[in-house]
Amino acid sequence: MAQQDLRVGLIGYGFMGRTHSNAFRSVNNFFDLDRRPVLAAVCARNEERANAFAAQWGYESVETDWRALIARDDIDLIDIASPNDTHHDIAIAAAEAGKMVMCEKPLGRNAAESGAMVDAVEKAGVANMVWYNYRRVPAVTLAKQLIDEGKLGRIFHYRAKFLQDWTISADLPQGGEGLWRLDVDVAGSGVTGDLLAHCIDTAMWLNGGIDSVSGLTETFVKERMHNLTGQVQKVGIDDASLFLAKFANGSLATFEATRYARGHKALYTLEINGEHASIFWDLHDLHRLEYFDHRDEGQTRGWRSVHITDGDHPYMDHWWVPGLQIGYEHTFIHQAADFIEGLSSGTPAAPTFRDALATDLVTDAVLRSAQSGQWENATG
Ligand code: SOE
Repeated sequence: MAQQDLRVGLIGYGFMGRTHSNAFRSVNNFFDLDRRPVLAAVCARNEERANAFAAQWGYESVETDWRALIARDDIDLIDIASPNDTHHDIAIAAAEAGKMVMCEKPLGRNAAESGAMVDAVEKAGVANMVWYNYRRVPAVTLAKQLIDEGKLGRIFHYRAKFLQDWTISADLPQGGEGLWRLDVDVAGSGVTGDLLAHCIDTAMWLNGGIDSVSGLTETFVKERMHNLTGQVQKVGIDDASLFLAKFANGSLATFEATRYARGHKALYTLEINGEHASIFWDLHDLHRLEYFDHRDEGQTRGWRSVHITDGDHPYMDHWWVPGLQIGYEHTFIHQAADFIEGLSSGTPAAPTFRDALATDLVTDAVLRSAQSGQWENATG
C-alpha cells in the first residue's frame, strides 16, 4: 500500500511519551494503513534528556519550546503526553495552527478547560482523539460487541474499581517530575481525574451516558512537602473517590478509585450485570473476559473464562497465533491504528475530544457532589 507520512511532534517524554512513541513506531508493522507515523520531533524543556529520548526512540529532532514545535510546517500531528496543566494551551494552539491533536487523558483539568479544547478542534476542523487506551484491550472491545449485540439484554448494574497503593506513605512529597499527579494545580484533581476517568470513559462507551452522581472523596494525607517549593503544603487532590451513578438507560452503578488500597498496583476491574448475561474483566488478567450466560444449559451453566487470543477476537488477527496473548502496550498501538484508519475512512475514531469532555463533566459532577453532599447532574 502506498503510504503517506504522518509527521508526529510529541510533547512530553515520561511514561505516556514512551507508550505513545512505541505505538507510533510499531503500528505499521502490524496494521495495513495508508499513513505511516514518522517520529519527527520530541519536545521537552530539558534539552539533554530530550536528546537522549530522541536518540533512544528514533526521533529526528528535538524542540524545547512547544510553541516552536507547533510553528513548524513539517509537523502534521501534535501528540500531548505532558502533565495535565499543559493540555489546554497546547491543544488550542495546535488546533489553531491546523494540526491534528492527540491528547493524553484526562483531556483538561476540568470540564471548562476541556470545553474550550473541544471548541478549538471543532472550529479548526482538525482530527482529534484522547488516549483512553483501555477501550482497546481486546477483551473490553469484545464486551462492547457483546453488549451491542444484545447478549446481556437489559442492563441493571455497572460496577467499576481502579485501585492503587503508591501514595500511602505520608513522607512522599508532592509536585515535580513523577509526582505532579499529587499537585492539584497541575493535575486538576486526584484519583477522580486520573483513575475514575478511565472507568467512566469505558463505562459510558459500554453502557451509555451517566445522568447523575453522588460522590464521596477523601484526602488521607493532608499536607506533603512540595518538591518545587521545598515547603510543606496542603494537599489539594482527592486520594480516594467513590460514587454512585444512574445511567440514562436506567441501570445503577458504583465506582471506586483510590491510591490507598494496600496490595493493589493497578487493579482496574469492571462488572456488568444484564438480564441474560454478565461480564467481568480485570486489568491484571487483561486477556480474559469472564462471561456468564443464564441461557446456557442448566447443569453446566457457569462463569466461562474466555481467553481472548483467537483470530476472531477484536484486534487479535493482527498479532501472533491463537493462544498467545498481548498486553498493555498493545492497547496504544490499537489506538494509533484506529486513529489512522479514522483519517482514511473519514469516520473519526473515538474517543474524540467531545467524547472525553463528557467524561470530564462526570468527574466534575463527582467532585461537586462530594462537596455539596447532594446528587449532581453529570451531563453538564
Ligand atoms: C497512575 O498511576 C496511572 O499511571 C494513570 O495516570 C494511568 O492513566 C493509568 O492507566 C495507570 O495509572
